[in-house]
This record gives sequence, structure tokens and C-alpha cells, in this order.
Amino acid sequence: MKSIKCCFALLFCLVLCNPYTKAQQGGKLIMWYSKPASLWNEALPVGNGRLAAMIYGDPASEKIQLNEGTFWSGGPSRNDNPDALNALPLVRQLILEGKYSEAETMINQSMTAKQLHGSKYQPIGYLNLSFPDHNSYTGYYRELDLEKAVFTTTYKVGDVTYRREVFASQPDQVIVVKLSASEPGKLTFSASINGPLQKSMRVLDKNTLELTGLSGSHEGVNGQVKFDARVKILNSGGSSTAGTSKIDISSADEVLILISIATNFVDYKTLTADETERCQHYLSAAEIKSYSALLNNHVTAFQQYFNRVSFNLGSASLSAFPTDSRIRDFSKTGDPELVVMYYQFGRYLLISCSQPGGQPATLQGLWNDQVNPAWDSKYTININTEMNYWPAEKCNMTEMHEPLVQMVKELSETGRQTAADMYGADGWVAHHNTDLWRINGVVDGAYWGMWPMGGAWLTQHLWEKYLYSGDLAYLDSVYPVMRSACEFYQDFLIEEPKNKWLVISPSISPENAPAGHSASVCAGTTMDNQILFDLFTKTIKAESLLKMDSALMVDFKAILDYLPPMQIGRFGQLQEWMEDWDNPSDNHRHVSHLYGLFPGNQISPYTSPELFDAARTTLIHRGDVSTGWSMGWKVNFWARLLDGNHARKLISDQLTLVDPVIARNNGGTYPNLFDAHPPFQIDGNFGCTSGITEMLLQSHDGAIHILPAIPDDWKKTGEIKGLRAYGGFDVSFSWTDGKVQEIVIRSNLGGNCRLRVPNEVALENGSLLQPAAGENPNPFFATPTIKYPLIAEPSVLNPVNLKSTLLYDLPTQAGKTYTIVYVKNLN
Ligand code: FUC
Repeated sequence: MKSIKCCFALLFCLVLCNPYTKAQQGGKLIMWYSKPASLWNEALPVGNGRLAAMIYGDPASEKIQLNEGTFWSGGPSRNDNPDALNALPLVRQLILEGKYSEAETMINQSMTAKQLHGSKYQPIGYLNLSFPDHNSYTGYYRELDLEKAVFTTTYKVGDVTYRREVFASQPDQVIVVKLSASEPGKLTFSASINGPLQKSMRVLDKNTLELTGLSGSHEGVNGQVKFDARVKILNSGGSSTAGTSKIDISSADEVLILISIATNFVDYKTLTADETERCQHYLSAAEIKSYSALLNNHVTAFQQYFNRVSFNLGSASLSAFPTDSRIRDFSKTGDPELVVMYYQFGRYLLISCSQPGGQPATLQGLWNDQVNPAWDSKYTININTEMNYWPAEKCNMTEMHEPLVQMVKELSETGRQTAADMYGADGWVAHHNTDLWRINGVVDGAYWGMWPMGGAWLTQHLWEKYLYSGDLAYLDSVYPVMRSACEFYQDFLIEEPKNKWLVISPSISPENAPAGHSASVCAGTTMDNQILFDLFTKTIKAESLLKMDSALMVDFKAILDYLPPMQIGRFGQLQEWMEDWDNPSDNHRHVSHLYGLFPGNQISPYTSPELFDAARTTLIHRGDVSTGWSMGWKVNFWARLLDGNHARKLISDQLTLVDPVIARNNGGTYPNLFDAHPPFQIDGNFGCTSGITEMLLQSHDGAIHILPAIPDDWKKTGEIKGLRAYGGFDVSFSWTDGKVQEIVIRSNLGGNCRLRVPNEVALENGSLLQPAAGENPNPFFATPTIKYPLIAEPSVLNPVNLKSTLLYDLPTQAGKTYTIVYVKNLN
């Protein structure tokens, strides 16, 4: 009997350890498919913050589509329109007189960019691997392991099992492909490389292909970014032969392919690097390493970020089904592991596309196969770019935030000239789009682009990052950017005559026009007022910690006093505009005026219930189903409205399978879990990851709130570890039947930890926690003091009924960890 058991154990071990048996078939964080990708939105992404690939996994003709983060059309450029300075007084006068269409026409004539509306993020090309005898295969399997950031395909031709593994290594700066087979001498294929913007393709020797290229010219700017891409094919066994346009590998046992790509980009104003030298440098450093060393470096580097957060919502035992079918069935199954996978995919994507020293995530992260991608795949900074970074801090990826912080610093340099030339103002400004060259002008036309607030919104991220770390040296490094953003508005704000409020004019409520208006242009929109309130409030707070400009702060405080209050309109809605112009059946994708609810924290159920109710009414008017990113934003909104079931409904809307071929208006999710605007836009992925976090943990409203918006179908049991909260707290917790069972809090900065929880808790040793009283003394939890809203006469507000919670104070010491448990679990 013992020996039979041993035999079984051995067999089991052999099955598990044999790399040629079918891979795991969808472990918890494994996306898997039973067919090769035939379309880009079925292919699977890998990336290292600079290089990226989409892998199709086709047995006979493997296609690996390649990107490099600095390969953009054009070159160093600006797009300010200096005619704006003369037009500005008249435009403002027209707005004051209610002649919005005339103002818009004039802006289009004199203020929008003359020619350049932003550059395009462009693709490098394809590595093609052609296996002549692999058209008929069996046992096909394709996966992306989110915990290792490794793509794998396996299939059989005859009795031989073939396996391909691909990853993009951050430490070694190459994309690595390994081809293997279950029997020696079985790898016979040819490799070639090509790209839509190629200048040359050469077979350098029997192991090396080279593709060079130049970025496209666009709107009057010549393409100046040069790339060099080299593919090194290292075969063990068999032979390799250089052809004129390809390399043939014959009867190899195993093949390692290294892909290196580099450009001449140094920074937004400099293109003097030697792309060939760089490309060779990465390649020669990598090629002396073994596959297992490269893999080990990669997995270690990736996991230092990825493993910080683990998440479990229970299981519906569906991981044996391919990921695309699980998305298709989500509305019926509610598959909690798919929610977890989608959540962690958002973290996977940010780690893979945004690394220190690199560029921020574009509209498509790092993944784009189009020479002319939708919206140029650039930075739309009236929501989309900000949304990309909502998960960065709270989902424990602060390093991934760095490229955005760097971009804001650079925009503050380029935006000074825009402020001076277009508006005669001090400080810096950016409108609703920017690109690799950090343009700041008005693009696409007044209706979309006349929004001088993009820089101010991005600047909120500088303060937000500080709230999680308490790092004063960092705050010191970004404070000048915050102050200079305020200085622009100090000059640009004007007094509106009716209430003597200080307002932005001209502006828009992003991309929306009031009911009955053909123009979007107006003055003093709610979102602008909210962003300004945050910008000035946060800058004043930063200065109070750094103590450098106290005189200037007197002026900034005076500006705060004259910003308009929020207003509740006749339908009980939060007004989008200074006038009560809202239409309750407007279901526009942008819900800009709820910025104050999320990501802002100006609307609170505890301190501004009228606004809380009005925000809720607005959101009901807007409806649920929309573009992908809009639904992602709404998950966050409903979480902030403490309505977990509605947030969960939006997740269901977002996890609607979108066929990559059939055109549709509403958003959802492609088979490869990419967010569909449509087309693919990565913001929806990040927005939803942020929103799921907001359902479980919030720290913006004076306390660390555990399970603020848990939906009924996640209540039974769950656990999340490694989230971050304001004030430098790392927070992990578990729950059962909607009750928090255990909370583990590490305090990195010390200070009072105020907890809001759904049930009675105590320290693990039985000591009771103090009930909270008064203001939270921890300065990281200070909440903004907003003006009481103006409420229109006929509007009817609903009472705000909140679930009861308990509020505790726990004084903490830096470096200590505290375990808190459900009182009923204490002996
Ligand atoms: C804004 C949005 C669009 C799209 C584009 C990239 O213009 O209104 O929906 O996301 O950005």
C-alpha cells in the first residue's frame, strides 16, 4: 500500500514538474485561453515600463507586437497660440454677455493651437516566428500569469509538446522569449522583423536581426525619434542560417530570443542619444545571462511591487474556464475570482507600463499597434491620465506614480511660456491634452480643449503622494510646482459681477455643453471651482509644513474665500455649471462636477449631507452604462456614496464582454481584460481597480474606513492585505458576513489612527480602543472646510441614511504593527 502511495506521489510530482504538461489552467491569478489570439484585443500584454509586447501565441505564425515608450511622432515642439492674449478680453466679454457660441467661435479662431494638436504614440513593429509544420496542433493553451508577469503558450504537434514563454524584464531591459519542445531537435522556424515606420531591416549575422525606424511627421512637426531594435536568436542545438530578410533555425533543442529596443530620446527637449549604442548595450549585457537568471531577475523585480497586495473574495470554482468565457458569463455568475483577477490585472498593468525613469501610462498604457491610434494614444488630462494613477498609492505602488510626478514637473516648465504668451499670466498652465513633448496649448477645438485646468488637476497627485508617505523632502521637491500652478490662477481668475466670485473664464465642464447650448464654453464651472479649491488648499497646507512663502499664502487664502460655493439645482442635483443649466436626462460620460466627490474629498456624508445627496441625484441622472472609463469612475463614485451594491452593479457593467470586431457604443471588457472605451483605453482598467479599493477601504474623510461600501454578494467572506491609507498606514483586513474579523495596521509615521468600522473591535490583547472624539488630531486626516452650498428654491433633498459605524482612536508609534479583532472573537 505504501509503495502504491509513493508511486502516485511520484506520478503527481512528475505531472506537476514537467514543464511540457498543460500549464495550470487558470490558477487564481492566471488569465488563460484555449485558442491563439487572432486580434490585438485577444493578445496578451507584457511590459517593463519602457518596452512592451502583445503576444498572440499562434503556433504556426507567432506574432509579437512591440512598443517602446518614447517612440512618438514629431519631436520637441510647442503649440501655444499667442493670438490668445489679444482675444482674451473680448472672449471674456462675450461670455459675460451670454454670447457663448460667439465666444467659442472666437476661441477657435484665435486661441486654439494653429496646427499642432498633439503627437502620437507609435508602434515599433512585429517579431514574426514562422513554424512551417505547426498548422495542425492539439491541446492548445495560452496564459498570462499575473503573479510572475510571464506569458506562456503550450500545444502539441504530433507527440511533441511545444512551449513558448515571454516576459519583459525591467532589470535587464530586454524582452525575453524562450522556445522549447519536449523532444530534442524539434524547433525549426524562421524569424523576421518588420514595422510600419521602418527605415531599414537587416540580418546582421546568423543570430541577429535589426530593424531601424523613424517616427512619423505630424501636423507640421517632422518625425525625429529614431529607434534601433535588435533581435538576438540564440539556439541550443541545431543550426541557424542568415537569409536576406530572415533567420532560419533548424532542428534546435531550445531557443532563447532577446529583443532590445532603444531610441534617441533623452528628455522632452533633447533627442541626442545614440539609439544603436543603447540598443547594443542592453543586448550585450543581457545575452551573457542564462534564461533562468533573466527570469529570476525579472520575477524578483516584478514581485517586489505586485506581491504587496493580496486579495481574496472567495471562489465560485470557475478558474477551470477560459478567461474570455468567464467575462461573458460574469453577469450570471458574479465570479468573485474574476473580480480579483480584474483588480490585480490593473495592478499588473500599472507595474508593467509605469516605472521610475520612464514615461507615464498613455491612453493605452504602453500597448499600441496603430500608427494613428485613437486620440493619438496621448495624455488626455481632463480625466484619463489622472484615472490611470488613481490606484498608484492606495494599491501600494507608489514607485509607479513617479513618471506622472516627473511629467507634472516638466509641464510646469513648458507651461510657463504658455501662461505668459497666451494669457499674460505668471505661473504655469496646461489644457486638456499633452504628449511626450509636454505641449500645453488648446487642442481639438474650444468645445473640448478650452479648459485651462489640466495642469491643476494633475498637480493634485503631487499632494496625494505626500499624504501616503509623509515625506517632507519629496514635498519640498514638488512644492514649487504647486505654488506656480496657483500663481497662474492668481493672475487668470476674474471676478464675475453677480456674486463677486472669482472664476475661470473662458472654460468648460469637460467636453459637455449645458442643455440647449451648442457651445460648451462658459465661466466658473463647478469642476473648475472644486479643482481650484483643492489646489489652493493643498498648496497652503504644503507651505505651512515647509514654511517658505508665508506672505504669498495670505493672498492665496484670500482667493479661497472668493471661490464660488457648490450649488444644488432645481432637480436636487449638484449643479455642473454656475447657472442651473443641468438636464436630468443628460447621460454624458464625463461627470466632471463630481470631482469633489471623487477623487476629491469635498463632499462627505458626515459633514455635507446636502451635497452628498445632490451628488447622488446627479449620478442617478447620469445613469450607469457608458464608456469604459466612465463606468470605472462611477465605481469610485458609488463607493464614495457608500453604496456597495450600486458600485458592484457598475463592475458588472464594466465586465461585459466586448467583441473586438463588432462596433458598439458602450464600454466593457475585451477578451484580454483590456478596458473597452471602445476602443481600448487603459484608464477604465485603472479606474475600476481604484474603485474596488474604494469599496473596501477609504481614508479621505477623517478616518480609515474599513468596508465602507461592501456589496451584499461580497459580504460572506474576504480578505485584502497590503493596502495603503493616508498618514503612512499599511492596512490589511479580513471579514465574514460583512463584519470585520481582523485588521492589521502597520504605522509608518506614528500618529493617531482613527478607524471607522461596521462592528465593535478591540486590540488583539483584549485592550479596548478609545471611542473617537472631536477632530482627528492626525494632520494627514484633516478634511477640507468647504462653503455651505447654495440650494435652489424648488429643489427637494433626500435624507441621508447611513449604515451605523463605530469610530475609534488608536494612538500609534512609527514602525509598530497593531492587530485589531472583532470583539465577539475575543475570549
Ligand atoms: C476624452 C473623453 C473621450 C475619450 C478621450 C480620450 O476626450 O471624453 O471619451 O476618452 O478623452
